[in-house]
Amino acid sequence: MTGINKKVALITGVTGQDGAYLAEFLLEKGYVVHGIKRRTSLFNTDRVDHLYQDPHETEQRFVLHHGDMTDSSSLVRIIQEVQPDEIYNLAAQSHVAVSFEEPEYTANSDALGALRILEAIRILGLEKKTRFYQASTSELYGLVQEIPQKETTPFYPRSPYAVAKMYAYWITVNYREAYGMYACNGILFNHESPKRGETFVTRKITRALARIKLGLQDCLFLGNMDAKRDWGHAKDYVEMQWLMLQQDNAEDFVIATGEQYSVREFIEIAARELGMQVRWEGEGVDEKGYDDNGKCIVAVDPRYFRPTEVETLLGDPTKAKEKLGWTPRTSFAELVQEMVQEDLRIAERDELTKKHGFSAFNYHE
Ligand code: NDP
Ligand code: GDR
Repeated sequence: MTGINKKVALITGVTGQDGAYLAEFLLEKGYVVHGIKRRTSLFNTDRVDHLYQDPHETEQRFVLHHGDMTDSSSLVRIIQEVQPDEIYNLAAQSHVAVSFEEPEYTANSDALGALRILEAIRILGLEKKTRFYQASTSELYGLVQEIPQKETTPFYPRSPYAVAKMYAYWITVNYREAYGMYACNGILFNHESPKRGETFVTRKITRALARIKLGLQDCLFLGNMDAKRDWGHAKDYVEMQWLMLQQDNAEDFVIATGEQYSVREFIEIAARELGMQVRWEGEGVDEKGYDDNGKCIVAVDPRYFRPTEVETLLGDPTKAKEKLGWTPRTSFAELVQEMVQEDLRIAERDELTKKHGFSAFNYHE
């Protein structure tokens, strides 16, 4: 393993959507990239398998370590071993609905996890060497106090996830001010891609509609279709994470597109991409979406309603535009198209698998 003259980055959450795109991006920039993965009973490295390098290679530039955000001993050990120039703290229990079911674990990994990394940097005497990026979120705005939301908009978190992320946000600011560390928050609005987890609403929609199109699934069950989000492409957003760590001074930035669509609009655009039109009937929990043949393909399941909902988010990325040169490269239409086409490809593979007598995975969440 060589790190001589090369910048060294450590990514927590490297097996997640953003971790995978960021690892690719940093490797292309010539970094040595270390990632933390947690121990699971099945492989969890699908998103980074294409980056895998045999540990026996001498010039290894992509290295995975076992660790966990809830385990300081592993974090201190890895940071000491890696001596990173940059740490990207992307690991989190990142599902808002799940945070209502696992609030304590969410606080442990998402709030205290950030503290553990910052403390490790300090205890190891790396506060002048190691720059720190915290994956903050538009969920901090929750019950919105201003439209659109920018860096100065007051926070009003609406879930255990958002409250945990609020702690992480402020502890990052505090360590910057208290110890002069280069530590910053990227307040990122929703960003999606074909690598998005299947239980987030965009991927759930593109995956289900592709399967419905091929007859592998009957209906897509959703919660609040009135919710509005500012959706961008993850690949564009990870570049901003890196740029935030390349400035003269550490600052916090909103990254967003400045455009907003509802969940219902997302469904309509994704369906159109598959040559389907959705006709809506009914209201509230009785609302249903029908295809051209009058078959019900979308229905509401109140199980997916959240105890407290974030109804609308719209970002104002002016500061990032001015200071980081931010412009989203991918339009909303292109994002939906890319996700639908990739899920159609996967559904076609599943169709083939089924035809040969193997059962196609059909888990709904
Ligand atoms: P994902 O859910 O796709 O990835 C989360 C990553 O964290 C996975 O690698 C996961 O591991 C890992 N992880 C979870 N818990 C632990 C733990 N206890 N110890 C170690 N690793 C853990 O999230 P995204 O890539 O979408 O998001 C990245 C970060 O950005 C998250 O912190 C998220 O909260 C935040 N964020 C995301 C936005 C988005 O729209 N995507 C917007 C704003 C903020 P495994 O693969 O094993 O599950
Ligand atoms: P979000 O994303 O909560 O914004 O958090 P998600 O895609 O889960 O929900 C977006 C909106 O869609 C509504 N919705 C549903 N959501 C899911 N998951 N499943 C459904 O069936 C469904 N039906 C309607 C939700 O109620 C919500 O209003 C994401 C995560 O990546 C966070 O980690 C990140 O911080 C924020 O984005 C910014």
